[in-house]
Amino acid sequence: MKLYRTSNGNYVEDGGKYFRVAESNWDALVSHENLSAYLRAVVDGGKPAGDFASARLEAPIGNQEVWAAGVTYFRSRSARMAESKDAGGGDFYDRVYTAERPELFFKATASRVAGPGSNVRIRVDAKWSVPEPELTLLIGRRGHIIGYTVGNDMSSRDIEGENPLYLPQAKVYDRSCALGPCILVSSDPLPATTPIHIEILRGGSAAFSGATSLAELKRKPADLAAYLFRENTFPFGAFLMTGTGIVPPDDFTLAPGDKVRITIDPIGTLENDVVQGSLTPAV
Ligand code: DO4
Ligand code: MG
Repeated sequence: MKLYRTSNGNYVEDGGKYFRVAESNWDALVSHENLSAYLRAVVDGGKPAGDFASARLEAPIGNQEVWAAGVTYFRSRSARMAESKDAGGGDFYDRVYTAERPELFFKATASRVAGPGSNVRIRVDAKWSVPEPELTLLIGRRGHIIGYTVGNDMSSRDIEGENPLYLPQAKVYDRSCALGPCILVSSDPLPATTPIHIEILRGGSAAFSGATSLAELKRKPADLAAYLFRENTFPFGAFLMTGTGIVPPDDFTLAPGDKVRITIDPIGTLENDVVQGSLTPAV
């Protein structure tokens, strides 16, 4: 089942049919003791809604914080080591890749998150910007994974590479994160074969495309979730981006007008346009 947050309220999709969810408060909905069972009852007891197609999709987030894991794929480790070589930071990335404790960092609050079809931003003071396509976990308030969505961890690689201590500025700014198009509600681990695909369109043609799969993810999503919930409470649950396994070549940087399309089957496709400077209303 897939859960959508829209301008018309919340919907659950099952077998190609969409059902209105009576609970309109997103935080209350995702804090439900058994979200999957609750939504199953909505599907089994309801009749399909005809108005889903007219609804505008919104980022599937309420008062959840968004956190992110880094250097969880070998490709990310190598890219990070190369970009920070001159700053002497390369060794840290190698060490965190093999360490028991993962790199986890704060990424966004809802006001900084772009929903499906809206704009993500690149910083005016960055020269090297990239999207990071990441499987993103929705973790319930008790620390268990309750669903999955597609995430884009927009990043300023020149700022990140200049000094590892600049990471928060490279990662956290208005619309530096996109989530959507829905939550795949499931507590089962996704298969290792799950593909992650990104396409960046410039002027209608592909400027970059890349692919990876969860087989390349070095850490178990449940272990990342457990680290995040150590010594931290999240009354409404939290999102955790699981890191990128796709890095465009070093001469690639995003430009305003680019379109970023990230697909993770079986969740769906998250598509956002890239802007710089102007900030139109979020989610
Ligand atoms: O350590 C920097 C962050 C890396 C990251 O965001 C990723 O690997 O996805
Ligand atoms: Mg990332």
